[in-house]
Amino acid sequence: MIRIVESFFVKSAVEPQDYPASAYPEFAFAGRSNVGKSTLINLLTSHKGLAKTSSTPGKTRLLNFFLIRYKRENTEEQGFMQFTDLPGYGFAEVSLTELEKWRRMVNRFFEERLHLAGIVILVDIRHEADPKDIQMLKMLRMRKIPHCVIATKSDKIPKTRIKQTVQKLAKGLELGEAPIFPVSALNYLGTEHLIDWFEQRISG
Ligand SMILES: Nc1nc2c(ncn2[C@@H]2O[C@H](COP(=O)(O)OP(=O)(O)OP(=O)(O)O)[C@@H](O)[C@H]2O)c(=O)[nH]1
Ligand SMILES: [Mg+2]
Repeated sequence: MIRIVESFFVKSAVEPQDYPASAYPEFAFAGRSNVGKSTLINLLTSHKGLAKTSSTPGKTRLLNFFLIRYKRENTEEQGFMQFTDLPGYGFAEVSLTELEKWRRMVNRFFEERLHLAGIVILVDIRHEADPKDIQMLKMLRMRKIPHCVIATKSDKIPKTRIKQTVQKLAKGLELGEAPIFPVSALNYLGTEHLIDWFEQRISG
């Protein structure tokens, strides 16, 4: 088991020439606006305010790069990974020009970062599988980019319904082999599976 011990904001960027080097295994977080990407990064790093969050969709407009230091439990071994917070999609009030800017920014990220350790796609546990997420997941399969799905805001539905809702989402999203885990940032629940997944991807 690895444990995140320190995290730093590196920089924001739009153009590839401004990206920091991909020096360590890099995980990117993607999903609709307001689904909880930045909140999840803060939860994983136990660092409130590391990634800026807001109840208004469209808070993250740039690519935000973070450097993460972790330790392997019961050993002195440590290492680094990178997190990248991607701007959210599907924000209804965004203009066409903004949408085009977003598309270009995210496509270029995937074209530049051909060796991503993984992508975390976030979906809201209360919503049906969304065509935008399905499309994103298709792209990831096509590009053979390892990915998992986090069903966020699991505190918003009764505990007894979490398992079946996640199973239904997995079907709707046509996930196949890719794992899906429920998380609640409000209750600090569910991140251990994601950390395990990171560890497998780093080691494997
Ligand atoms: N109840 C609950 N609220 C959450 C959870 N995760 C995030 N939120 C709330 O959802 C809102 C959006 O969270 P953000 O982390 O800013 O969302 P984002 O995906 O980064 O949004 P953009 O940057 O706009 O793409 C905030 O008000 C969070 O407090 C959760 O697990 N439970
Ligand atoms: Mg954000």
